[in-house]
Amino acid sequence: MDIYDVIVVGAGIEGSSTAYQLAKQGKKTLLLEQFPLPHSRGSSHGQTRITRKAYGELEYYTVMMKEAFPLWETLERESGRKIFRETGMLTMGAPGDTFTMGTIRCLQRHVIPHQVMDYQGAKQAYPMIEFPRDYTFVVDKSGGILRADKALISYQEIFRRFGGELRDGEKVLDIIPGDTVGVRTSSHHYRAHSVVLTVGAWATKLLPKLQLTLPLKVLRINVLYWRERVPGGYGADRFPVFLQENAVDKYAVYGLPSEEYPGLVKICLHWGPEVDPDSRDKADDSWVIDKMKRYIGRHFPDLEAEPAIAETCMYTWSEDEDLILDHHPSWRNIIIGAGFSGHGFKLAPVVGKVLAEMAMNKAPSYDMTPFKIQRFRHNAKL
Ligand code: PYC
Repeated sequence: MDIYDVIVVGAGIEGSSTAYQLAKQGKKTLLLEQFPLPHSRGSSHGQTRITRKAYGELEYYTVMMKEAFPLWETLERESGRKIFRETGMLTMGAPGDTFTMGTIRCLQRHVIPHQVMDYQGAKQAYPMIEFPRDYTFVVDKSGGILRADKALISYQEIFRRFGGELRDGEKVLDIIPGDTVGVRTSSHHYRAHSVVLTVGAWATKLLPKLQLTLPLKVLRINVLYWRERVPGGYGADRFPVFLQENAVDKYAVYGLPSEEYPGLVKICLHWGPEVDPDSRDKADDSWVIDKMKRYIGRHFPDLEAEPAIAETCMYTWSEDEDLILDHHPSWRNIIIGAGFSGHGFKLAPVVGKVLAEMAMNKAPSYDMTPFKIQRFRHNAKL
């Protein structure tokens, strides 16, 4: 049997970016995906995601985003596809709101172009929004839209161009640790010097088989599209991406300009009911829709307060919302990328770079302290 240098399990954006990095560096790499591609059963489908440079007080992500932007540009050049569109990324909050204030401090500290606005300034820039008069608003001018479907296909395409092997519709059943790692799938048995597990929501099912139970929750997210009352008001030329923390109770709300469906604007609650990834449609999420109808009625009067389209995806939420990027505590040649907590897409080029470094047993380019499994030692089975 041929031995791969690395097998990457899970061809979502994080796994595809990792596999691309490995193949680009000449590693014999197999990328496995349980569903036939493309599919909408995980967390990497859809046409758009938010990106931004400032990450509030979370300095380690701001530092990673500095590299993520040029790496997305590299992918644009290699694929010939336009992946990023700058729109600015708007944040707003009540007086003293920690995320808004942290974002302003971060933008200042890193000298990232931005504009802080009061109610009048925000109304002038974005007449379609309505928030309380004492709110503070800030635009991170370099934020914008990532074209998610184009990013994913580009990573997979260029991975193959560099000699990588991609097999879809092949579910991994078991990982067998050892000096070389065995991977048993629904149809084959493979071996590799190391394995990277980027299995999204299925981390909650696969990792316990490797004696690792982490504090992860799988959430079903309603991806909601709202109809413009007057068509054309929310295009990417005039409406930014936005993220409001503590927008509905303790939950955040995010939104993007009208892109995927003409006249429809994507605005979603950054939370949802906990589900099993294999039966996610069973959840009752009518409360999400009710909360979002009230939110839209209050803050976006130019949109109809009834969702025109509701799609779904999943988040794998780690207890502290930080990513998990680490070696397995018992088997160093099993590397885990998990718990992307609904904010990992924009970071994928850097995540791929560091997971590939770990799989090649090189020192990662970043301080990995915030992403280590050991931080859960008091509330996980390690
Ligand atoms: O940029 O972190 C983010 C984000 C949250 C929800 C959607 N995007």
